[in-house]
Amino acid sequence: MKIVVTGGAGFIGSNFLTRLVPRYPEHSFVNLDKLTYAANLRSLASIAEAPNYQLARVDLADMAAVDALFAAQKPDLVVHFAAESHVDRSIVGPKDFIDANIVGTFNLLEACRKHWPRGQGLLHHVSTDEVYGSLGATGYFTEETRYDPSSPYSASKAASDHLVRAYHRTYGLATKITNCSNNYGPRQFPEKLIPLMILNALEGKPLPVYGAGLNVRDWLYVDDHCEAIWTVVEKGRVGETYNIGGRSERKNIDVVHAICSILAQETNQPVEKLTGLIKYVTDRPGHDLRYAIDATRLASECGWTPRETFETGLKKTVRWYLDNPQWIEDVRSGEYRKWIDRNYGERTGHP
Ligand code: NAD
Ligand code: TDX
Repeated sequence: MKIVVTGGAGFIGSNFLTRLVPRYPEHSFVNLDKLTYAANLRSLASIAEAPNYQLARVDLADMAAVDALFAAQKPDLVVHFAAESHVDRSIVGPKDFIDANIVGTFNLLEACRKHWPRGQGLLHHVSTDEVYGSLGATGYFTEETRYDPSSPYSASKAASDHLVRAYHRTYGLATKITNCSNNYGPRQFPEKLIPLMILNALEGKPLPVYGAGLNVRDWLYVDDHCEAIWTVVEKGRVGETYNIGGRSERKNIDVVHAICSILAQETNQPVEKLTGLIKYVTDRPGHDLRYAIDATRLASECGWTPRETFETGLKKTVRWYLDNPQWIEDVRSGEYRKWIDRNYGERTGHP
């Protein structure tokens, strides 16, 4: 089988490829990636020379380039990770999110429609629980929860989900969608909460907590997400949507304390030295209060449940960042420094 993985040089895509390429030598994998700031080829070092893997630098917003790749590669399956993925960046500059997430997904769907006659091919669309908006103190997102996105990022992902469903209903394209909660683990770009806190704490820099730190996220270790996606590819129903979650709800401030406590142990320093770096800063506009996922459909239809607990996953994650200073060096480009200055420089202390 020929499998095109879009966004395979990013956080989740690279974890997906480095697991699946060695496991399935009988399949060939093409990584379609624009290689934006969020991509890191060092994340793919273990498979770069594998005979069943190749990289194609393509921007999904370029319809002719996507079409040419389909004509040349003739994929049987597309797993679509590629997206602009950071909520704060979408607030500062939404246009990139419209181009990559909406236009990019549209171009991909058009290529599938053109190159896959009815009955051929499968598009697996990787999406997020953020399309459902925010929960109050109780309750869970199910696959029937009404879409109610808050940020330009989640609105662009919601639009892409709607397009994928429309292509299934209108043109009979074989599609599956998964909506997953917050991922963490190795190879995550340090603009996201967990790696940002790990790296800042290691350097003795402030740990910027938005608002009062009481927003709740459901955390899932990235390997569990990758296995869930593959399970849905293999066992999920065509045209269906599956929620994926970790049943690991945590307040942000508790996540930051947990990181400080693991780092203190691993680096032999008093935990107070690290927790003393916590700084409450201006909240994110439109900040969703709480996400929590009901993944019953995935468990009952496909038999998937997460393997990692938040505690074991977080320890592994901290260890990975301690063991991979070269990877960190690679992502700390001038562009990254500019982002950190812009996003956190403009935030004042939380009232
Ligand atoms: P990421 O930002 O780490 O990586 C995104 C990848 O997509 C990068 O390699 C980038 O170069 C590529 N890309 C961006 N625009 C592109 C374009 N126009 N054409 C081709 N490639 C392009 O993202 P991630 O955290 O790995 O997320 C992957 C997917 O999973 C996204 O669709 C995201 O919405 C979804 N998701 C992420 C999370 C999470 O917690 N990170 C949770 C649920 C769902
Ligand atoms: O410096 C920070 N301080 C802080 O308090 C950052 C970067 C974040 N936060 C808070 C905001 C959120 O409540 O931590 C929480 C997690 O923030 P992010 O890591 O930016 O993730 P989130 O906004 O929840 O979105 C993530 O999960 C769903 C991914 O970035 C999305 O791609 C995915 O769809």
